[in-house]
Amino acid sequence: MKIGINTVTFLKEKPEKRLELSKEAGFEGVEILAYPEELTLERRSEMKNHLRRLNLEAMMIATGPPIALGGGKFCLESPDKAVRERTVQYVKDCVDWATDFRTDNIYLVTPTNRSDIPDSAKAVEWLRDSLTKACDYAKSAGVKICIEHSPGKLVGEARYLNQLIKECKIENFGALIDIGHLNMTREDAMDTIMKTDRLYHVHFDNNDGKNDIHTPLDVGTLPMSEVVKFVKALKQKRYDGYYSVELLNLQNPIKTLKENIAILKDIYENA
Ligand SMILES: [Mn+2]
Repeated sequence: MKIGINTVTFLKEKPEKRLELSKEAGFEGVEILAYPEELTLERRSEMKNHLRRLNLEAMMIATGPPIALGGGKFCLESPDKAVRERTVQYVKDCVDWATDFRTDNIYLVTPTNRSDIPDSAKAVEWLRDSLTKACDYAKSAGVKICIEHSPGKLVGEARYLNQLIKECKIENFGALIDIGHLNMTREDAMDTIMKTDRLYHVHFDNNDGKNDIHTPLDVGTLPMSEVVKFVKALKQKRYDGYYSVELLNLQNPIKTLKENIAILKDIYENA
């Protein structure tokens, strides 16, 4: 198994520092946060050198934080055509960055609250149209794109995400399943993994069942037995991607991340 980290844990640090701290905590792979201003040609070159020196792999281009916290700048399902076009171009840029970092994986989120959507059929149509364009560009580069289900958003439940994947019929479009999000939408961890056809990535985190607070695996209402079942399902499905840890607001990040790596390794060996 390969264990990685969503570097959003170190969002407040400079990109190079995020990599150093990830290495210090013991990870093999990192999700690169897709902030355009941080990924100019020159800065990418510096980051790639840094990754090489640290012997770290870039395993994912992560647009979760830039899209979800971007104040509406990027949105694949926006009613505003200009926003959708800007977002498709942004995802195309992510494809180029993925190629440059030698990863074949990008994840996206749908930032619109479901309660703010008057016509969800229309929103899904826009989402599908944007995805088709982005995935078409990605396909020619050998890159795959996944959506992460986020509670309360247009793509909220994992079952809804899997239905969307089936309906879209885009061959390089798949799922990122976040076990903490399953805890909030009350979806079964094992069942979800077994029913996901194109599983491109997974996130590990916990929470109080109501707020998406990304606490360590042993802190929250998600029982460890569900994490065990989730890992069992991943092994059964022969998932060979990264096990990615995604934690926020840590008091003692290195110590806590090391503990979470140990928890995951222990579960994996015994599952
Ligand atoms: Mn996540």
